[in-house]
Amino acid sequence: MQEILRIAVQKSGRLYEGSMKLLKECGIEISNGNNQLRVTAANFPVEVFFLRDDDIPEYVQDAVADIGFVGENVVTESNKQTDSIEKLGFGKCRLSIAVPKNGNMQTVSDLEGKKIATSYPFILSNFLEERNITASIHEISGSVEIAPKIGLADAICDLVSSGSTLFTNELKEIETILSSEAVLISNKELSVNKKIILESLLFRIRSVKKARNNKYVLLNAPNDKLDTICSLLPGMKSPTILPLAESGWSSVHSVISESDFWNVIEKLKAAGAQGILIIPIEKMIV
Ligand code: PRT
Ligand code: ZN
Repeated sequence: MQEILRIAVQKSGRLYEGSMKLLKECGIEISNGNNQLRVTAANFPVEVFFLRDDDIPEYVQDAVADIGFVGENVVTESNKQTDSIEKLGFGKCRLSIAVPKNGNMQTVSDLEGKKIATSYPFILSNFLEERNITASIHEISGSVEIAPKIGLADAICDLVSSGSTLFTNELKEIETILSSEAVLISNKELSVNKKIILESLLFRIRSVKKARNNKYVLLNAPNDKLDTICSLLPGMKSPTILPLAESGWSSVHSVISESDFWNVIEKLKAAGAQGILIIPIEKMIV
């Protein structure tokens, strides 16, 4: 019987959609229609387990699952023995210390002797130790942001993404302890066959990530401007140039990264490019 790679994914919550979307874009068909806990893919040798995110590092460590998609915050806090293989580009957030906006604490050193509420006692205690700060940690599992208001703590250490929860609770961030996103973690002792399946999955994941970070650009350019325009477009090798039916004009095709996008488009226009089309890329194999 062919071996199968068991992937642990959050059952419901902030990482569920990103995880399922990534598997789908990797061409892996999973139907979780009946809210099952375990589903085998139709067209790739993987089985997906749906779990609470906090349990994923331990299950991967103990080889109940072979790999997992989970937040770096959970991986670090759980302190289990797994390998972090690949960042997945979703579930981005940061673990920060926040204090009452109108209070007199301004920096981390003001936490000395104070009480801090958090769901991340392990990460927080390491951080405080590194900074030589003695503070008491009050562990709570949810609604950490209300702790200062109800007198449970002087400060909090919690995840932040947009910052609106802190804003609503009249708190301000004074320090980021950890930046986090979803990562692929792996059991440390996968069999040879499971490693082969993982390599094939990673190849697909990396192609999807590259495609998400790049756009295909098509434009028309007068031939006497081609040199300038091509110098703005690195492409995967170099831009493709095809003659247009109208003499003296060419069509230029290339790939540009999402981060350079607006900057490059403005320069292309200024250099004489016309009819610029930007097209999403589905997969990118380099
Ligand atoms: O049931 P289960 O245990 O599986 O889920 P959960 O409730 O523990 O986790 P869930 O679904 O809330 O989050 C899963 C993972 O998503 C986290 O471990 C992070 O890796 C990631 N993530 C990304 C976030 C956030 N962004 C986030 N903003 N997790 C939580 N939050 C919370 C935060 O705790 C705070 O209450 O959102 C609030 C702040 O958000 P902003 O936008 O107001 O700043
Ligand atoms: Zn959780």
